Amino acid sequence: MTDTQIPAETASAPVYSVVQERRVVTAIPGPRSQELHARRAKVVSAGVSSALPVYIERANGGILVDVDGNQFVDFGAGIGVTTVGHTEQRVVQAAADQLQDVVHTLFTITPYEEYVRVAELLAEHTPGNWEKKSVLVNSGAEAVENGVKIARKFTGRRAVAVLDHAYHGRTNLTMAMNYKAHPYATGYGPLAGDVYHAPSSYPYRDGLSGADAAARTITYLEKVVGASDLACLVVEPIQGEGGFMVPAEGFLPRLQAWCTEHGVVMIADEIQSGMARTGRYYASEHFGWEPDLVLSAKGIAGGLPLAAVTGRAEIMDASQPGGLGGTFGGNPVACAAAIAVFEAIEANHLLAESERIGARLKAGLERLAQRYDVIGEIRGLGAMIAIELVQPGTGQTTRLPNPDAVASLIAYAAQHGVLFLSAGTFGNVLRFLPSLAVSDALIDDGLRVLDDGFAALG
Ligand code: PLZ
Repeated sequence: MTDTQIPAETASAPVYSVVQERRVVTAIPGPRSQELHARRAKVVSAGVSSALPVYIERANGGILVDVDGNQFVDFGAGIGVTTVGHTEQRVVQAAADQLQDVVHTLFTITPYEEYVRVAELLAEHTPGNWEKKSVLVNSGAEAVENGVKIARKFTGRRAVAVLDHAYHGRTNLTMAMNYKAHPYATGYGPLAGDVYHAPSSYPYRDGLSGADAAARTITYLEKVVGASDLACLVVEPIQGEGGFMVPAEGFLPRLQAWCTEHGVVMIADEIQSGMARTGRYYASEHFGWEPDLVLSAKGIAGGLPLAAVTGRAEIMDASQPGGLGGTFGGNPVACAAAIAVFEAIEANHLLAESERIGARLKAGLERLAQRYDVIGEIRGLGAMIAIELVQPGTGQTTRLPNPDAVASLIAYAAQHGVLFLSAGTFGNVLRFLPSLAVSDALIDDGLRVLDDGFAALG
């Protein structure tokens, strides 16, 4: 190769408008963020909180730039939304072009091609080799709501089952489907009825094999609900807000087999785990699980609001014409962005990038775990990694959660220009959900800050 030839990888490498580095130039939050925060306090509901009240002016790749000029390495990606990278060129261009052409018609009045193309891409990339159809909506919770509606219509049954430690949203039905009442449901009742919470698989804490955990779940469903009344079982293949629990091997396929045998629709809530997050298009693939319905949201449109229910054609078609829809569902701009996201996943080799990020994070975290005994477990797949922190010396059986350590680490990192998110039923999980544009250098930099944060815990 001569000097003038550019290797293929370099030629397609993304160009960043923001230098991909951490930069702290003021106290955190800085003066302009503090001003904005004071304005916000007067007009934004106190019910809407912010984990880190720095106000963001620009974002690109794996970096957030605040109004004071501080640059944060972003290990949250808006809770797994900007998976392809902040302001990914292809996505921004597709959305901008679409804005010039048509912004809204309402698909249920006069349809357009972009909606159809997104449904084609979802049919192609969701697990399962059968005829699939989709409905597009606006948010993850709305996808969950529609998945349940569709399953109830298809089965003619009433009950909905979820697993312990689940998170499914903030609407009336989905509040009832969450494991944690607080802060999501406290004082907002009455909640929707006919929702049952069955035991999950949480290997670090229950020590059960997939077969044993599934047997326990099935016993619960058979005894407490009864298969003949059960419309659907909704499961996150890797639980997100609950703390990135990777179920024991065989757990998910066993539940699917039981659902199939009893005519129960099994729904994968892939809202946090899907769209290339774990190194596959959908995390279900890691477990050999082919769900009846798959829910997509978050990462699907690079930051624009879009969500989907995709699944077996016969289930999706059980709804009467006019039964599904919504004013903004499948908005043309969001759909154009989603098409670009699917293209970016291929063009930027993001399934492989997700594996790269996961391997580097895990290796770095394993080194930290050798030195800091608060790290109880490192788990996750691809770029969906977490550490569960425990009280040191509380032993294998108790493993007392250590939410204070998580809060301290997050606060320390924020002061040093790194954004980490917490998770976990007990608030003791630190999760890593970076955009797949994050470089090895940024990962290492984030891990260095985390190391210093652990040292500062004392
Ligand atoms: N299902 C698995 O992770 C959203 C919530 C952020 P919406 N999780 C982040 C917040 O503070 O509200 C989520 C999820 C899983 C459903 C949802 C709900 O998706 O797009 O937030 O409605």
